[in-house]
Amino acid sequence: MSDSSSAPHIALLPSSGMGHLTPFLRLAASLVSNCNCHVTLITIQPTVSLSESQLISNFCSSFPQITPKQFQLLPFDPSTAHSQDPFFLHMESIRRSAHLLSPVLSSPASPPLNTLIIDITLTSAFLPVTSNLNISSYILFTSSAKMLSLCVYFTKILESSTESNEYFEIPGTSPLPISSVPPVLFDLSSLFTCHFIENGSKLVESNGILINTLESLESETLAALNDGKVVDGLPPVISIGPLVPCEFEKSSVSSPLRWLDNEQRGSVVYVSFGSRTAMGRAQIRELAVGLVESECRFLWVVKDKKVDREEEEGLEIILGNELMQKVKEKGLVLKEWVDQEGILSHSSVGGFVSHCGWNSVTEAALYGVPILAWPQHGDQRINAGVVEENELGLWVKSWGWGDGQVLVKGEEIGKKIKELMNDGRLKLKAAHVKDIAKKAIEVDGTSKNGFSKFINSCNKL
Ligand code: UDP
Ligand code: G50
Repeated sequence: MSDSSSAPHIALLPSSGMGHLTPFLRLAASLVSNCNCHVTLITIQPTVSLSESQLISNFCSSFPQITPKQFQLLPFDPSTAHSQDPFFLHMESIRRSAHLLSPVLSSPASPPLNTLIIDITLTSAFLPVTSNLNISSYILFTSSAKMLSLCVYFTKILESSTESNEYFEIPGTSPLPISSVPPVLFDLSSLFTCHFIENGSKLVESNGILINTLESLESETLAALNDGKVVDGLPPVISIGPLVPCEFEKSSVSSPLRWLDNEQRGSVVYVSFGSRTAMGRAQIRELAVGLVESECRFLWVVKDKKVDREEEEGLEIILGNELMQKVKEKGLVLKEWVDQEGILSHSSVGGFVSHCGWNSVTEAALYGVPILAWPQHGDQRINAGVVEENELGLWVKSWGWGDGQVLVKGEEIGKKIKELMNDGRLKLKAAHVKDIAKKAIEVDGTSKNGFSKFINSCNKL
């Protein structure tokens, strides 16, 4: 794409959690392998989870041409951040160490550092670093364009008195049900919300926003953002998605692919709620009942602990002996980190019960797997809206957030899974999205063109 004499030197600064680290590493891999760029990866020490440190280590061994630079965080007193969420606390600790990045970035480099790509959650803390060092700054937005619209428009919503009680109206997107807005955003005193507002309003000071979305899933939203209809003066929003899963993600992870090899084409439903969502035990029990009642084969990744996986207590204790036996007869249950790309791209998998973390949505799109959306927290209901609008899946809105307020009964879960797995129209739609996603990453596709646009603009700065 670019010969190495004109290729820019780009540094990347990911945030906490696999949902942020993974797209950053996929982006780094693409910049090196497809665009010939010089890449520096800022590796934050320590990480929250073992999965993150293992992924960084695998990545660095796979890409010796990438320069890793350690960024050691300051000691941090969690009681000053008013949160229990380990990923949020870590993000806060990165933000509070922002001034320490200048010395890390200013050591001489050949070619000299040109651009820093900053995770959206760190935007307002790190933009001053790039402006002091006189390098350009791009933001990587790791969620949907619909979520980006909310992020940049949020202050206007707060200022407006004309909003209805049921919807936020944001130019370029369908009315956003208030029930889909991340609940934390209604608490204006929370640190997350303060940063959300600050990050959103500082985006205009960056040189551009890279977004891991598939252009055609969100074309109107992206057009409105780029036409200045959402806010004035927003820099280019460049869709580079779907970022493609890589080989380095596969090493040292459990692979149930051999089990899938023995199942019938399109017959297995894959159930996973991502890397940081722990489901309550009562809901886990109902889900087990639902999976058994669905009469489908299933591959279920159970997680009842936020960070990494719980080892001490077996699923048997949660489900009881009888239900556990039924589960074992019908499917495969895993508690460890799995090769999600390998699973979604396997021909035996015909449906995905997903929390709609944005990476999972883009991966389901890339492999054409219909989703039963069961958003749990944060931006996931907004992402589920994108899934529903594009007919990439079903979403039962009455299942609520994963906050334990609604206990979805097994019988209902079973019925919906059956519906997902037997919906021929949905299969065709998902296959169509897959075709579009594959085109996006080919020559002259929207993702490839997004990368070219970004590299060209780096070279002009
Ligand atoms: N993932 C995986 N194996 C697992 C759990 C998650 O490979 O056992 C990957 C998944 O493919 C995705 C990322 O981790 O790329 C999770 O990001 P997502 O945005 O879907 O959800 P989050 O974990 O941030 O809630
Ligand atoms: C968690 C959450 C709310 C929320 C998100 C969460 C997002 C949205 C992207 O992960 O990921 C985003 C995060 C932070 C920010 C701007 C945008 O400052 O509880 O929205």
